[in-house]
Amino acid sequence: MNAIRKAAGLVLGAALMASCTEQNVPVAPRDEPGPAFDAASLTSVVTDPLGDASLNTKSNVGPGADAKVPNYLDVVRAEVTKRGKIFVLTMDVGGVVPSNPGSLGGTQVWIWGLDTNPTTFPQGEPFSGGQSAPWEFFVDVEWDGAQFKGLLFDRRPVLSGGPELVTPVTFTIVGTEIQLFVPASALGDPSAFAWGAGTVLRHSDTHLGTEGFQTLDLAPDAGLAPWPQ
Ligand SMILES: [Ca+2]
Ligand SMILES: [Ca+2]
Repeated sequence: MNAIRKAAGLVLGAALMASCTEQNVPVAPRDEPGPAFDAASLTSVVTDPLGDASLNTKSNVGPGADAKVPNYLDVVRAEVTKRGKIFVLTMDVGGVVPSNPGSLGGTQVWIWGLDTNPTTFPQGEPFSGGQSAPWEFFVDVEWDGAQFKGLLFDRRPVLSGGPELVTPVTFTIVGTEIQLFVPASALGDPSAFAWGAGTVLRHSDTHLGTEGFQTLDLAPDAGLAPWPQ
């Protein structure tokens, strides 16, 4: 059933992406020649359906389960754009982010994963044991029940046996839009990478096994998006 819902979501997402391409790109559609300086070439955008965010746990599959995820945790659009020496990460969600989102039983996270090196798969934090993942970096805004924080997680040191490095990142939350501003140098100044965005409910800050967090929504729903697009 979930597979059917996801498949339907993909179709809807494709339709939305087509319409957004027409409406939201002021210079030229993506497949037409742009001006000499094509800012769009430094941008990557993914659209995602509203209404596909769910807690998606075995104990939460009954009618109305999806309604337990508020719209402000439902991704509708995510973007990665490089402006000068800054990467601007933008996420639009389906509802206004409250100034105090309360508690849903964990830390609420709006997150990007960046795979800047396709040949390396850092193990460990935030994943349990020897589980590896393609991500060199995570960048997120998170609400821990008391305050919002913008954080960069640099997982590259894990490859040589060190801990991941966590540093604060400038962010804004305005209505339904979340933005993070990351110096390109902090990401190793990549010329290309793959990325995905989403929302997560994290249940523990100290023991992040695979059961320690729940993915609520993903954009794209499957696979990764290339930057630049
Ligand atoms: Ca969504
Ligand atoms: Ca990698």
